[in-house]
Amino acid sequence: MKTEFDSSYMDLAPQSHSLLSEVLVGLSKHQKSIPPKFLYDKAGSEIFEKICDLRDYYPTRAEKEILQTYAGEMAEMIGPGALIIEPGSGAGEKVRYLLKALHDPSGFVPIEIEREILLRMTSEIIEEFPGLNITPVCADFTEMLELPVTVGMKNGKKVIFFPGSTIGNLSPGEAIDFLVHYGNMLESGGGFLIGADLKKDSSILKRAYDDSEGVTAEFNLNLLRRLNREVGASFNLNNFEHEAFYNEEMGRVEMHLKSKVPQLVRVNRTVFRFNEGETIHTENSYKYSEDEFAELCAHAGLVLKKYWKDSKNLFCVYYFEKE
Ligand code: AVJ
Repeated sequence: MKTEFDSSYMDLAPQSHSLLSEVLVGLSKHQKSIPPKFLYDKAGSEIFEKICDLRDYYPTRAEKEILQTYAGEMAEMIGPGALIIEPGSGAGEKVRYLLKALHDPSGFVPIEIEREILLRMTSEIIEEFPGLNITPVCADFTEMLELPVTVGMKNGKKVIFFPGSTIGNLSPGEAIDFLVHYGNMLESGGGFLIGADLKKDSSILKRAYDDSEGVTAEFNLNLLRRLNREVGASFNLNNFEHEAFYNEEMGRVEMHLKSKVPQLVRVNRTVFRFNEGETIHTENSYKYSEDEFAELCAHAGLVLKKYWKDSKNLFCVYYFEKE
């Protein structure tokens, strides 16, 4: 197997002290919370892959249908010689549809915090797209990192590919900050290809985030298992349960871990008290109508060029250009 690539940017991932300090801050809040990015350790990322295949979880299937059907149109809009940057690339399944359709792409820059997952996808992409210039960056994309200088120097249009409704993890304000920061990596006319989930009936949302097979519950609870292992916490997984619901007013699905009993939990050297029914807020998944999403991105100086939906109108992929 050919596994040659520029490995200079494989060491930007934060160490576990960042996990501990962010968790201590989150658990000290009135509404306890933990940033969603910590759900995606190796085990969590694997469980998330399982979620994507669930009958009850529609977004992945809907987005793949869109990419499969319209990758040609997307490639047409993007044009030849593009450099694709993907923050939070994961297993990199979706970018393949795009890479296959693009005319003579100049390179691919996956940004992923989990090193093993990044390495695996990098060698798979190298196999599948021989000659494609790939620069894997092992980093927390939410930390607003700078692009590797070698990437910055490449000419050709840069396009940021942000599928999967990952942007839905961010509050609207954070999403604008994210778009502005990544938008600064682009020249005028550079692009953003973003997948975002649409607003819909709350019963469909409830099923997608509280699936009948309990895989999402497992995904959520894995966070506590991770904290026990990585920062010396004493969570008893039997004393917490998964909770997910659509918050209509905020336009988002919320995931929580709910304490079933009054209890004390140690995290490293700090002890936290939980009342019965008290929750740790672990993730948001914002839902946007097409107009709401275009307006959000307009705040970051992005102009909507085109969008594509699946046959059931569940999900939307948007193409924007920087002003
Ligand atoms: C990866 C943030 C897009 O919000 O749908 C799925 C995460 N959490 N089921 C989503 C998730 C529970 C997912 N995103």
